[in-house]
Amino acid sequence: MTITITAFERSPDGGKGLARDTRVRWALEEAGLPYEVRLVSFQAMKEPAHLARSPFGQIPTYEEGGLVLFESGGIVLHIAQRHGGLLPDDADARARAVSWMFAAVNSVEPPILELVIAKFAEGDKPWAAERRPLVEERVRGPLRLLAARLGGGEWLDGAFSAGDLMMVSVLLRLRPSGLLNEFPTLAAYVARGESRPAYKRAFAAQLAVNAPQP
Ligand code: GTB
Repeated sequence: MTITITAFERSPDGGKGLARDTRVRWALEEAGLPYEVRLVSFQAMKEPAHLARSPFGQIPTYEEGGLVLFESGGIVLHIAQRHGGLLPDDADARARAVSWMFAAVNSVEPPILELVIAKFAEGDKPWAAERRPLVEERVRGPLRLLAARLGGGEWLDGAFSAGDLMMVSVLLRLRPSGLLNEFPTLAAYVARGESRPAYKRAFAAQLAVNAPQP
């Protein structure tokens, strides 16, 4: 059955791979699944056809036959559960990998989003410069603990899993801020994720849509 995902018609990041369709593309590439992409404009995202796919009018979404999914974490989990290569066979290890997926979107991503919002939506406010160190420190808190847990390990819990895919995707969003480089082991962890052939294919596919026109 054909898999169709949605992505920005033109991502505001100009092809840096930071929009959340990249993590879905990456999971599909890791699983070896071909897919099609429906590109949507900001306006189309809020129209009934897309709201039927995505209750909050966002990308990414996922369609496969009659199944329609939204939320990047839920989509990656679905791909990982249905196809090999993204979750361990052992039931306990599988449950731990799913916990890491939730940790990525629920414990690590929120302060990172706050930092992004502080820059792009609040950067011109008179109090923005004073607030920024507070927001940055809220990002550093979980990163210190994540770095301690990762230690010298290659991945978070044994072999590469959907937990790593989500965590690396979330950490990538930090790169423009420079904060990731304060944590060399996490920066190396992200680089390991980016060096996976499946990630490279996913990145190239989104870049083909979003690269700035000459
Ligand atoms: N929790 C949802 C999920 O994980 O799927 C969040 C989905 C989401 O935030 N989607 C964004 C969206 O559709 C795109 S990814 N926004 C349009 C809207 O809400 O109207 C977020 C994003 C946007 C832009 C960049 N960038 O330019 O760097 C990076 C990430």
